[in-house]
Amino acid sequence: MRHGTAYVLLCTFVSVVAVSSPCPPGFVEHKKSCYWFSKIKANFAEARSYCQYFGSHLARVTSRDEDDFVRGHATIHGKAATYWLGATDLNVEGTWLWEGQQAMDYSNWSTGQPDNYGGGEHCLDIKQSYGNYLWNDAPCTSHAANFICEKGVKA
Ligand code: 2F8
Repeated sequence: MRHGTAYVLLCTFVSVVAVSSPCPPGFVEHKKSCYWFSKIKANFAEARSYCQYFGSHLARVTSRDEDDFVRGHATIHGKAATYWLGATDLNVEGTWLWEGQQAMDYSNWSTGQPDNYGGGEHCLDIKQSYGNYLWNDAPCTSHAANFICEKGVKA
């Protein structure tokens, strides 16, 4: 094959791969969403802002399948000690809502959680040391954690 032909084929392949990915660079695709597992730590509000900067939101884990994906990816690839997800009980203690609005119908709390430890835990994180990223409530402002952003795949 001549060099010119090979170059054209390579460019075409690269273009097709780039155009066909429904997720932004660095995001991982699963079902109808794209996820970004941060390498940096932030408090809950800062993490939420980073996700918004990427046109996404803190991840809403609403099914066993999505939970398995998130916990599996964190276990095998991300490996941070903790990740924020996008739920709080800031408005009513004990009532957990995704994005402060959507009822939490699915959950996977670690044993004994949420315990509002010390009376100041209102944000949801997943902890590696709690059964490979089972759920825990943590302090929103005084605790820095990695975080997971989510956005829907492009239509
Ligand atoms: O003993 C349970 C308790 O352990 C830690 O606090 C000492 C956790 N804190 C963080 O993960 C920041 C609590 O959330 C947990 O309830």
